[in-house]
Amino acid sequence: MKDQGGRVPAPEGLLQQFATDPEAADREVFGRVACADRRGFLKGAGLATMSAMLGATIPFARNMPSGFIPVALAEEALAGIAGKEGLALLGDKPLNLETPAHLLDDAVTSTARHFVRNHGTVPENVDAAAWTLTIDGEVTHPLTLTIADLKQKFPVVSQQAVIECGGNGRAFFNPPTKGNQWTVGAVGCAKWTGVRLADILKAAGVKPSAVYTAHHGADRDLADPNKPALSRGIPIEKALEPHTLVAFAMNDGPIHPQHGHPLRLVVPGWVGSASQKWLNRIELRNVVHDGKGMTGKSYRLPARPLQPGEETTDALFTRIITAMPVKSLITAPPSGHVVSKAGKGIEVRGHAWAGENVVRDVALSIDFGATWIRAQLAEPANKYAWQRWHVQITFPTEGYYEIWARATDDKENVQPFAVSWNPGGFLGNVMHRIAVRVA
Ligand SMILES: Nc1nc2c(c(=O)[nH]1)N[C@H]1C(S)=C(S)[C@@H](COP(=O)(O)O)O[C@H]1N2
Ligand SMILES: [Mo]
Repeated sequence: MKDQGGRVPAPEGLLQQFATDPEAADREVFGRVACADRRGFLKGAGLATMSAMLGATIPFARNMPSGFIPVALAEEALAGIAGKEGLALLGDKPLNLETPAHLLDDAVTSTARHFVRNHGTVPENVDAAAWTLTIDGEVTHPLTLTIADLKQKFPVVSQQAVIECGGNGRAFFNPPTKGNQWTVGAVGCAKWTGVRLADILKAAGVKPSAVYTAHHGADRDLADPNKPALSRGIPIEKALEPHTLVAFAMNDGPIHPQHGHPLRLVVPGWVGSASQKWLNRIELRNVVHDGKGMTGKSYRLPARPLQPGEETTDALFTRIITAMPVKSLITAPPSGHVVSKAGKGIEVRGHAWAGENVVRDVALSIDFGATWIRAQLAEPANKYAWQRWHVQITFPTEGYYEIWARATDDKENVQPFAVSWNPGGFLGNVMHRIAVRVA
């Protein structure tokens, strides 16, 4: 995606750009290459198919080299995402990849299948041995530690942790809200290894004045490399919670470059943006942090419920998002599954999680919510891991069915039927629905 024209590429990414300014997007993808025969596979139906896949016409199709695969479709060919498998590309600038629900069937999400949510550039040529983490601000002894120091000075712990993007489910908001249109797959539960943030902070000496963290990472704003891509924080109590980790390993390997190599925060149960990637500094503050992603309407909810589409001022957005709400996911069968005949039982399974709470009940409906079938639900592998559930379901007759899943947590929070609308498209936790046809 070279910009031969010297024009600054739009930061929102190619897919969005194809939708809004297809000519400019085409210029970025194809440059101004002159090729002798560009018709090739793009004749007639081929071009229509590709346009449909891109969601836009291709005004400069005549310039496309024969057999050319648009960057927007060539996920695996995009630089920097080697080691990712089967994910849907929501945007490439910054890179955002969503996992289809049926690829999340494993108890522990593999690195290849963990969703990616980036705000800026991904740091390149990272030297893990030279990487340092600085702890400063409201501490008595500011520290700068290498990863070797972390491993040597503090107990190393492993745990599974749900990381879910605050915008997961945004695609179901009506009217639509801006941002990545995540459906259900901006969530994963990998195994993370690292040291407790609490241990590091205690070594640095937390002053009584410390009320909030400020997280800093090495990724940069796409348009201005002097600006951070994201800098959020959490209340000091959550920072001192023993499951809040500074992680240097993911699924027993080095952290993948897209997931924050070589060091990241893991703040399980909380909005994904709290889990700073490419972590190089944590500052303790005596006020709520005001970094990129903390102010205005960013990762905040309005003080009162809004009518869908209601326009309001930033001042109403007083509630900083913390824990994620109760939710469940059907990971088998995949949506669109065909059951061979009526009366034959199939196993339906998935996961459920509930932020700071524990899921107490998962129920499924095949009759649009009129009656519910209770699933067998496992305890989490550790606090903040998602919980596996499964149930046998038999369909009475042939035809079209939907399977709906609804989780309830130990505080009696239940997944809703309809989105509680907010303009950021945050915390969408409507019930997951899949389609099943009985032949
Ligand atoms: N430095 C940095 N950390 C970051 C982000 C980012 O853009 N930059 N994105 C955040 C958001 S919004 C989410 S949802 C999670 C996603 O983590 P993952 O990409 O490892 O799945 O990372 C968080 N940490
Ligand atoms: Mo996110």
